[in-house]
Amino acid sequence: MSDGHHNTAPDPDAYVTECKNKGIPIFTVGFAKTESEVDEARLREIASNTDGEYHFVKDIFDLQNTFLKLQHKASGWEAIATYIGDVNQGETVTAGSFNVDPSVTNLRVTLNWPGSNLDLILFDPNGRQVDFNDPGIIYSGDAKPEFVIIKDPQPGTWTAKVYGKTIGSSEKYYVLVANYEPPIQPKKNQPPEVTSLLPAPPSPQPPATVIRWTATASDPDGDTIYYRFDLKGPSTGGAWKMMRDWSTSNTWEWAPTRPGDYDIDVWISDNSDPAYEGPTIGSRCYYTISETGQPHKMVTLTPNLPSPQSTNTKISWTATAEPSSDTALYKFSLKGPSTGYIWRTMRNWDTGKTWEWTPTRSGDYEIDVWVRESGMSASGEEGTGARGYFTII
Ligand SMILES: [Ca+2]
Ligand SMILES: [Ca+2]
Repeated sequence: MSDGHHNTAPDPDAYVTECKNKGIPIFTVGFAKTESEVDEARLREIASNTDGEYHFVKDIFDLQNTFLKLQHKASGWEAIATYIGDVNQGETVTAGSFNVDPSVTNLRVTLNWPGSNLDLILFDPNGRQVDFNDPGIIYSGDAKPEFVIIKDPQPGTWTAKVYGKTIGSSEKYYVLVANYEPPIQPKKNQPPEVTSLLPAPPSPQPPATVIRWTATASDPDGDTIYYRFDLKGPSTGGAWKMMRDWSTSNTWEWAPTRPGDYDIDVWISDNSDPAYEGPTIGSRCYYTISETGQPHKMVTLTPNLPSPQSTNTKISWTATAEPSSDTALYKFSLKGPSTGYIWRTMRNWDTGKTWEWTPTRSGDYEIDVWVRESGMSASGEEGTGARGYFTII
């Protein structure tokens, strides 16, 4: 409330800018005997700059009523009718009738006056006088401003009346009718979240293994999720490189050729716009491509026939290595009557995991298999082995 003339520090413009930036509306009231005494241009500008309102008032009653209206507006009430008139002592006058929509959840009727005491009287669409003591009705009491709030009011035409209760002769009244509907909050977008980023098979693996990365993510709003995969490691010169552009597919197949340690990032977004610069959420995983392949932890060696067997029977020895590998090499050795009881290589390093043996001499034999990854040195009995025993009769 002001005459609008800026004649003392501080300068209001900085505060207006701050309010505007913070979304705080400023309601300005010019208070004087006539409009010409007020710098209305400035007060209007302040109001319009901050999405507020300007009002001019010229007396105390007018000022009170304007403040009532602004207080309603600032707390979310929307004025649907105002009535101004005069009432005499002991007289009941109709201020006005107004329509209440079915959508209205809260109705508020306020009566204000300058002097001693008036009473508000309200009639519902059935023509019944509202008892302000009814449960579910909020009533201010007798003093001014006198108001009543009715929850879920009956739709239809209501009537507000004013009774001159304790006044000298004639008294001014002001009736403000307002309704309130909770504002519908615009739905705020919730960002998606990465649940996991997992490779199959697990690290480490030798080069040329196809590694399938699967990201799982969820979006609280149920939005479509977009995924992007980035890689950093020996094959990218140690710099981050996008390997799979944004797509709704949550998997990426990677066939690394260079050994070393890699970082893999998945990025997710719930926005399909490629220019979207909003928050994207990532998850990181590490993976090692081994130099020579993964050593085999366990090897088993199994014949296709049980011991003993007679001479000249074809016996197949099969090695299985754990973890299994397509790049493993196998070597089979034998010791027994046919080798003079010294170890002799029967099948040199080769990818075949089965060796076929047709013994010609009876006796007890030992059979060894060795497994190593290709690329590993072939000197010595490197790798992992298993031994089998067999009797020929
Ligand atoms: Ca009263
Ligand atoms: Ca979302």
